[in-house]
Amino acid sequence: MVHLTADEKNAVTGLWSKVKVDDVGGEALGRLLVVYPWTQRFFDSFGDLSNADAVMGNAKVKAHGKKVLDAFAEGLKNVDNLKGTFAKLSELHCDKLHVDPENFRLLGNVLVVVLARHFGKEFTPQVQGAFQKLTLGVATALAHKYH
Ligand code: HEG
Repeated sequence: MVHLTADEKNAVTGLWSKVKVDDVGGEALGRLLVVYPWTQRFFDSFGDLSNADAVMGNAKVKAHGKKVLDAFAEGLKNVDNLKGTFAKLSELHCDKLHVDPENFRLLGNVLVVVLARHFGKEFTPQVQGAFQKLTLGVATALAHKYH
């Protein structure tokens, strides 16, 4: 169970209000697929993923990245009940999609890198710490229903 302090909750919601979900979601999923190429196996219907430029420019990657980040944002609204919030998605990723839950942690860390890139100095160690907790909490919640 992760627990975010009141300050950490303010840090994540404050930064998130400035996040452009379309840009950041597509970039995070795209970078996951480039940096950890084995994650591409889940997306064989997405078309050309043959090199980094193709991945980063792929419209399906962008659209799916936005979808993932919109779902991730639900976690921000429910920081104290991540397991409940992601229970259905956990079942889906386990039973239907067969995604190895290690990948949730990888995506969380890639998301932190992308936020650091977008926000520069504003992404202070305190803000990073709050986000690392949140992404770990979301990853743990998404893995919770695995069997
Ligand atoms: Mg997952 C579908 C959320 C990580 C692979 N993912 C989805 C959907 C959501 C979602 C909301 C659509 C569900 C639906 O259609 O009802 N994913 C989600 C979150 C996170 C995550 C919140 C982590 C923060 N997903 C993730 C990772 C992989 C993955 C790391 C693989 C490396 N997701 C995946 C695949 C699908 C979804 C293959 C189905 C895509 C499709 O064919 O439409």
